[in-house]
Amino acid sequence: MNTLEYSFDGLVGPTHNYAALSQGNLASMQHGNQVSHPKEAALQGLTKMALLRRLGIHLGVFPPHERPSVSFLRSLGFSGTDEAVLRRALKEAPFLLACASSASAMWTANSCTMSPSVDSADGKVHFTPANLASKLHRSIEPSFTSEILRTIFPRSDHFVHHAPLPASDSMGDEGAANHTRLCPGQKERGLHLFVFGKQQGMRLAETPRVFAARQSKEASESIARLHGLPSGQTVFAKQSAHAIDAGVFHNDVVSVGNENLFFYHESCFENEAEVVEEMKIKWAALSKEPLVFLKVPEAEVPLSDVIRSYLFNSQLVSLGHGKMALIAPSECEEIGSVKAFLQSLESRSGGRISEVHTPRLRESMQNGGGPACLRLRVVLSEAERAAALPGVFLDDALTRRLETWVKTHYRDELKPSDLADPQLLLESRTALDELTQILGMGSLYGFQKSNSGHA
Ligand code: SUG
Repeated sequence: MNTLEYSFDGLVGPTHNYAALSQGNLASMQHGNQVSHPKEAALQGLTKMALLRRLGIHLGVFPPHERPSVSFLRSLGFSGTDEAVLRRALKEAPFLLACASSASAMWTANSCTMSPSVDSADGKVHFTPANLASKLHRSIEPSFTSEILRTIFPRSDHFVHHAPLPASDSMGDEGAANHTRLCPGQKERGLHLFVFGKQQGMRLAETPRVFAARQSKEASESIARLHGLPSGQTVFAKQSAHAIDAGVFHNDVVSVGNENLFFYHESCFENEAEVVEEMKIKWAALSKEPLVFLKVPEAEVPLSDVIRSYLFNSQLVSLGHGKMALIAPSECEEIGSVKAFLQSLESRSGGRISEVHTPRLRESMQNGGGPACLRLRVVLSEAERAAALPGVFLDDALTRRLETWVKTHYRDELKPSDLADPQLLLESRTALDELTQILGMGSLYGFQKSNSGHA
């Protein structure tokens, strides 16, 4: 039985915009109110997907969520026709309109945490949608994410879908962005590294001062429990408060792992030596091969350059024969220390990382989302793949159809005041309606299910 990793990329939604909604995410804070380019953003995403396919990586796609979410605005007291709801929200509460309109579900690394069947106690694939409780615009995502996951992975003999954790600060969960699975091979048992930034009773010295941590230890532990992951295969590590304050709002901004290689920045953990030791000990029970730690010191690439370039928000993918490729954002070419580091990467990795690709993802990057944010890693056996919805897996024909779909429906530009344009709502619904047909997903969106027109 062939077990493969699939990269589920988020399609950028038609309302992609810059609203400075994410405190602690420097790119989001810096680009607020700038004009966005939804068509370019979605095409950049598709180009990245095509690159990965050329490298032999298997891909699937997640559809965007419906935005603006008129139902979210209605739940906050705006009433009348959809047009009246949007107009009043723009006038009285532009922040709420921006939250209702964010295309943030494109960053599918935050959609959920997934555990492969080889690791879970009941031998099934487990999913827990992230509650994204720390940011209002993202807290709207979990219920629809849950619907997407249940639609794509429908059969209960293979897939277990948990409810999102309680939406409380103490249970803040940001999904796979704070989780790395290392493994000797995809069909073998893996080591799950969960990284959290806060926990009950945390000492003051370990608490970030400038920005709030998003992921809690209690949340990470709950997911491991729900998914039936053995304690011998889990490590819970504390993210460094210093890094959070510098703008590392998710751990995938400072680390990425694949197979037996963990690539990370010096500033990743609060207690690095202890974390590395625990990982090594637990790994030794899973594999005779060593777990390789490729650490980048501050002296070579300062944390500020890491955050500006998103060096670690790269996809590290297997090419076969023990080789890997790093898919890093094109910003890495523009920053001297990072560029120099990447030039030495092949030798520094003992020949393992033999290729570096730097696709342009500027539209997503300006909101703090690099290549790794845009994908969820899902490990599936052949039988599990056969039990999944076929229409979402990417091939040449689907890639072409999605390109045409984007070019037909997406706007070239969007500014904050456009979010209340009733025409934008109509365009988005028309696009999403067609997308469900392209992907064979049936009636997925609220506006497709209700006759009232109130999504
Ligand atoms: O949650 N940005 C997202 C970026 C998510 C990146 N994901 C990972 N690192 N895996 C966030 O901060 C910005 C939206 C705005 O400001 O308009 C935003 O939501």
